[in-house]
Amino acid sequence: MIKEYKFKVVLLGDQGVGKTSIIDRYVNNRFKDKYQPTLGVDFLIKDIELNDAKIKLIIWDIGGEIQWRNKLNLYLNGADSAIIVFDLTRADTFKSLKFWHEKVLKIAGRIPYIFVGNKMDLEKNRNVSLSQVTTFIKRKSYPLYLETSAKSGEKIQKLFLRITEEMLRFKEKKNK
Ligand code: G3D
Ligand code: MG
Repeated sequence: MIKEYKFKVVLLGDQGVGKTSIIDRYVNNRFKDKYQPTLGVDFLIKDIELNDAKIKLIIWDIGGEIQWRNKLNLYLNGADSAIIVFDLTRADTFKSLKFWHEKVLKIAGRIPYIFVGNKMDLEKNRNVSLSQVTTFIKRKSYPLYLETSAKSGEKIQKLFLRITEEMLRFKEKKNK
């Protein structure tokens, strides 16, 4: 029997890390060099099939404006997973992971999440080392980490596959 699921996935992270670009690459398979900053909240839908299940991913994108930080409750409410993104070329966005991760735990609870270092194509401008990332995520209960490029598309499919597998596993565990 085919099972059907509807999952809410939220992307978090500082402005400019590539949240909108990652979603655009995944859902529309394209990349723009110029993105309008996201205003407020937006979402896109992607239907996939995995392990005999039909899954509707509702992927939420958020604007970076500070005032939206006050609306994080609404954004994170009912989320089935979180993708927490930083920019490999900007160390300040890596430092913010702690802030975003705490918000997820506080508002959405113990849902699956993954940390993502985006813009891996800009290798020459890299400012966050793998060992810094490893040290940070080792202290977490859910140490999933991937490096992606929305520009080249590298690891974008893998990212959503990975988090979807985690959500399925999490759901099945809860239903037992
Ligand atoms: P946000 O939604 O997190 O705020 P955006 O970030 O998706 O709007 O991306 C911010 C800028 O980073 C955009 O450029 C976008 O083209 C660029 N970008 C996103 N992902 C990548 C990537 O993987 N590699 C590279 N090289 N650039 C990326 P602009 O020029 O509009 O600021
Ligand atoms: Mg955006």
